[in-house]
Order: sequence, then structure tokens, then C-alpha cells
Amino acid sequence: MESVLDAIAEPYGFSTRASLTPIGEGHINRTWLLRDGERRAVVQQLNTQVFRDTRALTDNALVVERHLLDKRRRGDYSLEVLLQLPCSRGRYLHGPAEDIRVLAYFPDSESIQVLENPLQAELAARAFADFAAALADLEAAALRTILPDFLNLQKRFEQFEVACRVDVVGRVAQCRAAIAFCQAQTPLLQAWRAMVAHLPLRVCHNDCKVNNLLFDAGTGAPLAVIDLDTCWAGHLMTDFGDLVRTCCSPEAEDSVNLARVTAREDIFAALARGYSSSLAGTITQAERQSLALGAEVCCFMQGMRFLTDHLGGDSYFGVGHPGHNLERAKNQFQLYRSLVSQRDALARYFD
Ligand code: GN1
Ligand code: MG
Repeated sequence: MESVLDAIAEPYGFSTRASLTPIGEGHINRTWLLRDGERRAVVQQLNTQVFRDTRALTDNALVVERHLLDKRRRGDYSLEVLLQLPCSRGRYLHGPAEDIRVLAYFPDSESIQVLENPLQAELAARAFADFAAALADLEAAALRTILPDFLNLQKRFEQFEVACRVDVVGRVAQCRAAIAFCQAQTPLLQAWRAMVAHLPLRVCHNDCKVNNLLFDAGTGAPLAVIDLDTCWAGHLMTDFGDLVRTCCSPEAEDSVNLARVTAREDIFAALARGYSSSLAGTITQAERQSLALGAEVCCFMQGMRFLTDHLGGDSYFGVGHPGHNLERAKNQFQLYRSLVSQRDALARYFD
């Protein structure tokens, strides 16, 4: 942490006595709130195992920021824009590995881990939909796809199968049931393949977890979409899907209280309402019809990614304790099952 502060103190004129307090719930990068007298900023250390090209990442985020700022100036986007802050010499990346960056801090903001009511869901969906609508006229080619096949269910299946075959840390034997469950989901893969063939690629957030939205702590209104690291060409199907994945359950993503992990229909309905209304002029009919499937795909795919990482020795997602990724996987599979069991009822919200 000292080296993090060392890397930015001089370029930004921060005192070496500034404090860094961990914030956020991200599984990949490390994030701190910097306090230096009255000054506040967010400091991040990028995970260069995942994001090898931190310059490309920065360039992408700058393109998105500028586009959103332009929209905001013209009155076409009302949320705040998360800004990367350059140092006095105009540099965004610091430290020998060019993996440290400084972001603007929004005072009196908070993120929500587990939603309490449908109003929060509707507001969150509107915010992410407003974000997508504001980026609808940005050419997808303006952004580099830094992690190819990031939300490609076929590729995620392949990675899972490799992890089962290699069994690098000998965990396959303890995960037979979860593995068999994944292997039985090929009909979902077929449905996904058939659906994506009809969907336009557009600039997406690609990580629409509800905790990637800041709310105003006083009013509860959405304030800013954050974590722009995966903004590149994608499908609205999986953006909406990630919202369902992270909003609908009354339990956190890693809760082991599986009896309580269900997709709440009132929350789903509010998400569908909010997303549809803000994207009404933008979304195609095929995209609209893909959203409910996107929810199933995201919950299952995330569960399979967690299981793959468990089998691979927890090398990708940060874990708090042994078995954490397996717990997360079981949680996500449970949520997926809940969605599947309500499939017909949920699809009606997109009639
Ligand atoms: C990771 O870093 P974070 O927490 O924003 C992951 C997402 C997953 C998510 C699961 C680059 O996001 O794809 O959906 O964890 N990001 C990357 O909570 O892999
Ligand atoms: Mg992220």
C-alpha cells in the first residue's frame, strides 16, 4: 500500500501521510479511498494478470468518459460521469507496472449490495439503461475488446471443460454434483447461440452488477455508473442479465443460505420496467426478447466461471476463504434454477 501511495503522491501533490482505506467489493482490482486533509480521491491498483494492457484499458475508459460528458453537456445524460484523473504531467497510469490510477471520488455516495425494494431495482435499471442509451451512438469499433469472449457462453463452457480435465488442484472429485449440473445445461447454450445470432453488437458495460452503480446516500437516487473497465462491444442481453443476477436475490452473491436464494418476481418486474422505459427508443425487438434469457445466461455463466476458478485453484477471482468460489458457484446455480422455474411468468414482462 505504501508503494501505491509512493507512486501517486508526487505526481498528484498528495501528502505522503495521506491515508488509503480499502473500499468496494470488486473481485479483480484493489480499490482505496484516499484522504489527504480535505482532499478525497479513489485509488485503484489494476490486476495486471487480468488486464494486461492497462493503457488500452485507460484509453477505452477515456473514450467512454468523453462521450458521456458530451451527452451530459447537451442535456442528454443526467448521471454523473466517473472520471479518471490525470496527474499534473497529464499521465493516468503510475507505478513501474503502470497499474495504479486515480479516479474522482463522489462524496455522499454509496453502493448497494442487496436490494431492499422494487423502487431501487427500477432506478438501477433505468440508470444502466440510460448509460447504454447514451452510448448507443458510439461506434463499438471505438473501443478495444480487452478480454475477448468475455461473455461468450460457448467459450466459458470450453474453459470449464478444460478445468475439469486438468484438475490442477485435485478438486474435481469433491465437485461432482456441481460439474454434472453444468454439463446438463447444454440446452441453455443452444438457446444462447440461437439468440446472439440475431443481436446487434453495441457498446455495453459488460459488468452491470448493481454495486457498479453509485447512489446518492441522502436521496437514494442513482448518481453514477462506475467500473468502466469492461466497456466494449457486447449485448444488452447480458447487461440486463447481470442486473437480474445481482438485484433479484435477497442474498449476496456468496451467501451459503441457499434456501433464501430466489429470484424475486417483483424485483424482476421492476427491472424489466425500468430497463424497457429508458431504452424504448434504442432497443430492437430481438434485443427486447433476449433479456429474460440473458438473466438465465448470466446467473448460470457466472456460476460456471466461479466453479471453473475453484477447479483451477482460485487464480482469477479474489477469495476470502478456501471454498469461497465453490460457495459462490452454488449460489449462482441456485438463482439460475429459480429463474428457470419461473421462466414463463418472467417472460411475460417483455410481451
Ligand atoms: C468481476 O471486479 P468486479 O467485481 O467488478 C468480473 C465480472 C463478474 C463479477 C462477479 C473483469 O467483476 O465479470 O461478473 O466479478 N470482472 C472481470 O461478481 O472478470
Ligand atoms: Mg468489473
